[in-house]
Amino acid sequence: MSMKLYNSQLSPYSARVRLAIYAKGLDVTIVDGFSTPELEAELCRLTPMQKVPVLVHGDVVVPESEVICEYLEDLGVGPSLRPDDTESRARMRLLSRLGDLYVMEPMTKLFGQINPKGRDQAFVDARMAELDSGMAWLDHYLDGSPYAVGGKLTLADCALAPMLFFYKQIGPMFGFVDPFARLKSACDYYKGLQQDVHAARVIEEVEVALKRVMGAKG
Ligand SMILES: N[C@@H](CCC(=O)N[C@@H](CS)C(=O)NCC(=O)O)C(=O)O
Repeated sequence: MSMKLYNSQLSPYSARVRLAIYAKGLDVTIVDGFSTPELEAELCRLTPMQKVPVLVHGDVVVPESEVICEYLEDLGVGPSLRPDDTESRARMRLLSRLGDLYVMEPMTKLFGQINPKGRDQAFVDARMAELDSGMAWLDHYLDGSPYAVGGKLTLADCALAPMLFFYKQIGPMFGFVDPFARLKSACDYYKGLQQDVHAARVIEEVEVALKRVMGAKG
């Protein structure tokens, strides 16, 4: 049965799913969900959230990046991106969840404040403080190895690779020169993870998409 992913190259959530797809070697048709009015209308019909990513597999429509990744795992296709033991699986899910709740949430809000013109500094300071906490919590649960859990690529890495890419970019945009300075484990982890061919591919894709958008704005 064919699979289609409604994607956006710049979306960290879409990048998470693409990383799982690449690592599993799946044949998925990937379309930019916001590239044409027709695709936007399709996306609108598929899910009331109208957000990417959305996976369509035959009659099954799966929104939400984490749910899509788990769905692909449950299909049992390609190499498994879940560790074998229960404790490591809990650790994998913890890292993804910490990232979603405490890193992505404030970071997404900060993206709306990139332009210094009209920036709400009190809002930025509050989100930055939340982001600092979220990253410190992630750092606590990482040990600096190139993969987050169990010495191989897992769904935690799929979530964290694009997230940490954006974290590295957003600090300097708000005057923090070295956002990883106090985060040794997260810093070592992110460096090591980029040696993984699939993670490196997705990080490069997001980087290209970000440059394109920033170039278009500048
Ligand atoms: N919790 C969702 C978040 C998805 C999300 O926020 N997607 C953004 C792109 S990064 C989007 O499609 N935004 C369009 C909109 O909100 O109109 C997930 O994990 O998939």
